[in-house]
Amino acid sequence: MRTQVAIIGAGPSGLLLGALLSKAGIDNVIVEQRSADYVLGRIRAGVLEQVAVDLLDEVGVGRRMHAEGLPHDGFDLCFDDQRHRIALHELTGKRVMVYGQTEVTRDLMDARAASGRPTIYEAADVSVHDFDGKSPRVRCVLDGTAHEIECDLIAGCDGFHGVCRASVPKDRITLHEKVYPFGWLGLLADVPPVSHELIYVNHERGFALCSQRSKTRSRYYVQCSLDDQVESWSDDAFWAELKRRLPAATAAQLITGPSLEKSIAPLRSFVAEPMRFGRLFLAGDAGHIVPPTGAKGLNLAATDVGYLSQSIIEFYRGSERGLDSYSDRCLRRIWRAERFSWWMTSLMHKFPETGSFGQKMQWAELDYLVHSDAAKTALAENYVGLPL
Ligand code: RFL
Ligand code: PHB
Repeated sequence: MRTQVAIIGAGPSGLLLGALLSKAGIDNVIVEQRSADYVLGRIRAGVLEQVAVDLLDEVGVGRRMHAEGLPHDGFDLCFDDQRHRIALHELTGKRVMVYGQTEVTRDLMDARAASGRPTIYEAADVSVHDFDGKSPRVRCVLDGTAHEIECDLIAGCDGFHGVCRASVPKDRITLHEKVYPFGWLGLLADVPPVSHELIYVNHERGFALCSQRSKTRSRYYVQCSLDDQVESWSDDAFWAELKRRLPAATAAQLITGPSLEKSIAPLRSFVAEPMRFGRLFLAGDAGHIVPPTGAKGLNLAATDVGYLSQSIIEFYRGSERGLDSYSDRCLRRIWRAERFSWWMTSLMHKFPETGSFGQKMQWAELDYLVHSDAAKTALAENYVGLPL
């Protein structure tokens, strides 16, 4: 098989890149190791910045997002049992869209199926070859038979555990990593959200987040230990822990119900530099991870593939300048989002080692933040997304 661009991974990065290239008339094949249902079953992001909304509109998949997504003008920061609103729209003129990653992925998958462009699901032993030359190749095994795809360029959109970054010789890549000493236990349930906006909670028992997917579906998180097993958290134990971390008046309004999904995610900051290796390009979680506190992961993935699709379009018009600067342009934005996500994670979580001094510092910073328009504006402009 031959194509112009082989895209590894059918998560949001790979599907959106495929849609942007297809719109420009560039031939592409997506190779995914899992089934479509498996990809849709992963419950992840919930908050989209305007840049991500614009890219989804650009490829014509925004209809359901605008009909069912919830534009949010603010969120609450909660500490010392008090809620303080961060008025995103008032402070920045911008808002965010609450629309789940599952729905974004479903919309992109449906559009891809309708376009007739090939997506190979359940591909085993995916590997990438010869990306230093002009004819890179992707190999994989389908139903026991080996296949090879010849292409001009490979897009590594295969997430943190993917094969693309792992295929780069160690002396050509620098990895920066910080692993946090806790995780997030998330629960999804068909119950109305406790508040119409998100609530980020700093509590002495640990962080909590009240999020949502719709007016009838809620997503909640509590900070947990990395040793915790999801099986040992009953729904009742989760709801009881969440209530303990909310102010009494909010806890009294919480409607609980059976979980549709429960999972534990470790928290990590990670950047691979550079993001280009000959004709192999990393995008999204394949190149970087942020802790979810700032809601930046999916949004960074969207801006990476926005830059990458532009560069690939220029390449087929005869200029490699976009591809040459791809890595630097992405990394500038990525490091700023890394800084914000690390800062918000440090501010909102209980760190085992910090003791009472560390906790007092967090509260002093939160107290300053919610009483200073300058500090609130800095938080708000990062949360809604810095300009491209
Ligand atoms: P994905 O989604 O991991 O998709 C990669 C795809 O590649 C496939 N793959 C392979 N395919 C072929 N061959 C191989 N060898 C392969 N290895 C892997 C995988 O099966 C998969 O289908 O990466 P992508 O597309 O870059 O998308 C990134 C986002 O998924 C991620 O950044 C966000 O979910 C992060 N995130 C959030 N981001 C936001 O912008 N806003 C949020 O509110 C937000 N909340 C979150 C989050 C992530 C979370 N978790 C679970 C870490 C909340 C949580 C709890
Ligand atoms: C979510 O709804 O899953 C979500 C929302 C905001 C975050 C992280 C996750 O910061």
